[in-house]
Amino acid sequence: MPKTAICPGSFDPITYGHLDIIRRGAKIFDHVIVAVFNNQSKSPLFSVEERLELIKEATSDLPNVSCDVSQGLLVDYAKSKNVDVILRGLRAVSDFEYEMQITSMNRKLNEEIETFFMMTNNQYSFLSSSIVKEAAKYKSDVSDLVPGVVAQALIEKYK
Ligand code: COD
Repeated sequence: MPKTAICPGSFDPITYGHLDIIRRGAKIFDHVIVAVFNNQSKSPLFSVEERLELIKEATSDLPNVSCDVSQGLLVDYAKSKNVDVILRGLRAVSDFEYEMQITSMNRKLNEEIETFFMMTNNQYSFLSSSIVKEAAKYKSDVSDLVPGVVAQALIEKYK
């Protein structure tokens, strides 16, 4: 049976760090669904529709990657798609604590769903959407950290 994984996140906006995990995941799984959720603890810069559009453009060369938006619990979304693997990236020990907490909660909510972690590529270990937004806000060039469409969207946002 073809194996699908859901790669969930805020993606506010998508960076080369996210894309690296999506690309590598797409080599391991038959299909990867990139799903945009709102993280309750973050105030987004881009609307979910804008984030979805940027992800679509950034992953347009990956035939086995699709994109979607969802609300509510991740495990409920996974169940509705008949998917039992969640794909997440890990940058540093600081990520580990948070990831362990949500992985444990997700397992409590649905023990059939497994979380698959991939270590960041060293090149992107410092990279986060927040750091990119901060640099872009002060007019720094972020074009080596995010796809071109995202760099342009950030310029527009902070005009
Ligand atoms: N290198 C490698 N991986 C990276 C990098 C990088 N440079 N940057 C980010 N990542 C990884 C992150 O570690 C994460 O795995 C993924 O990419 C997405 O990151 P973000 O920051 O865009 O997304 P998050 O962490 O804000 O996403 C959190 C969710 C939205 C998935 C979470 O809040 C959620 O599941 N919400 C739905 C409600 C729910 O079910 N909650 C949990 C149970 S109560």
